[in-house]
Amino acid sequence: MAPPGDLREWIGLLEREGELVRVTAEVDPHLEVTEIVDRVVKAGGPALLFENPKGSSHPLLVNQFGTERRMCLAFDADSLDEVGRRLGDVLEMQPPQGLVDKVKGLKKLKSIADSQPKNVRSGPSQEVVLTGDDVDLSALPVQTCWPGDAAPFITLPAVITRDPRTGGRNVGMYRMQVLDRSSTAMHWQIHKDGRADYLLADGKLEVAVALGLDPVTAYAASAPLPKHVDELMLAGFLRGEPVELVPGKTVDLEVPANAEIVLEGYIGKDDLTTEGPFGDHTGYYSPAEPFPVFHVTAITTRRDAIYPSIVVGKPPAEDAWLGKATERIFLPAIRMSAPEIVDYDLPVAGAFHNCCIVSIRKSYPGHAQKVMHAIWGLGLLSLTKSVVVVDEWVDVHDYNEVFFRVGANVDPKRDVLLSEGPLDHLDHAPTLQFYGGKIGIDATHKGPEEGARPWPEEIVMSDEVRSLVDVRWSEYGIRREAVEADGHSKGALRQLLRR
Ligand SMILES: Cc1cc2nc3c(=O)[nH]c(=O)nc-3n(C[C@H](O)[C@H](O)[C@H](O)COP(=O)(O)O)c2cc1C
Ligand SMILES: [Mn+2]
Repeated sequence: MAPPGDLREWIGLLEREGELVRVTAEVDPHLEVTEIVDRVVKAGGPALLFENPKGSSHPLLVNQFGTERRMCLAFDADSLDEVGRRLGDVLEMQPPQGLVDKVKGLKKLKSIADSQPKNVRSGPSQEVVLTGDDVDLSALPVQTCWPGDAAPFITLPAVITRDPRTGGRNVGMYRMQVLDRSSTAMHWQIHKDGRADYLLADGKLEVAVALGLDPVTAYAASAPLPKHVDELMLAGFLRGEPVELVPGKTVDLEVPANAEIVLEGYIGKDDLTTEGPFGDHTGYYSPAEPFPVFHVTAITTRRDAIYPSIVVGKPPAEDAWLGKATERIFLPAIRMSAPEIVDYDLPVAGAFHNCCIVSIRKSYPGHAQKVMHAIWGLGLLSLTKSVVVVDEWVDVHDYNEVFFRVGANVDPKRDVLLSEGPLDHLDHAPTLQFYGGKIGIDATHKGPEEGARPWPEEIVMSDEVRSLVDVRWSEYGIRREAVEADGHSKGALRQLLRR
């Protein structure tokens, strides 16, 4: 088994696994799809293939990523941590010691070599080619997601550009407001790589947008890689198969051969439009702002192309699991810069950039503060508004336990670090857009060098008594389930968050 090779294989897999419902009733992409999907996502329900979206002959797929199970199916993995380990193995490669090590090493090297995208002559994404007056975005079932949205917008694109200086490719996921038959806005925020390519271009920047990819490549478009790393290489590595590319019809860019739909075109320097407002993953409407206009020169598609969508809004929404995939996959990479980090959690309810809980192997005074600064200095994690640091034995995914440590171990006067720095483009809370306050909370055990009194011992029952009670349990006449169902467990909390 390997991750699905294209969107149709993926739909087939979802269907076989009982993870997809085909909706044959005519449904309006204007608001109605959102209300349906929002209910289904929040209940942990299936992916939906709307076969008859109103006003379009293209089926609309949504909620493909909406549960942990589907995310694991997409990566062909038992857990998202396993996907992270695959990457960690390569990052932490050591020089081989003996023959066995050498053979393992060669396998890993081969997997890296096979990650580079591969150019091929032709592909299904160009079965139908529409240029000139035939370009018509209104043929696609583009959703208008929320009542206050300015227009329909393309929600799940993989936007491909090249760095005008280095030629390096970038792929990012940026919402695209449909302006008319052949143009959209391009909402690349100020911290993003696509925006940087645009700022470096003089005159115009060629852009290609792939829609309806295999799930791993679609995920990769949302991954926060350093600018010089091609997201398609990550996709190739995680798929175990290179992404195949074909030359664009009207642009000097390569486009995925397996996409359902590709939009080709360009963005002119200083050609701006008013983008928004749109309901976004902050749970609020982001206000109208100037963003560049993308002019579409060609639409190429597979025959009977399927249009992919995702709805973002108040958390939890479908993008929760794209974010959780990133959280898990990037843990080994984060540990490369901060090896004392044991684990971290970006709560879905915190829209990912609002809060980061991190557990560390603390070994010197001020270590928690060092890690706060590390988080504030790492890629897009630098936009994190609050960081909570706990000791290595605390389960960062158990919010009840984290809350306990914050309450029990924090002297706000000593353990709260107020700082400032860059904030998420869409964060409406800071006084200034893009820049504002940050808070770090040190909930670790403190030593005398940090000005604490002798730290008390934590309450733990002795192993002796625990074993004794295990052995004697049946004598007490208390049902085992009565103590196994932990009302305050992580599972129970997750249930609450889903509601
Ligand atoms: C569903 C979804 C929608 C997104 N929309 C936007 C967006 O409109 N603008 C933006 O800058 N980032 C958006 N993002 C986040 C970027 O895709 C993400 O930061 C990615 O790392 C950007 O790629 P880059 O670092 O190569 O620029 C979105 C992410 C998801 C999952
Ligand atoms: Mn990038």
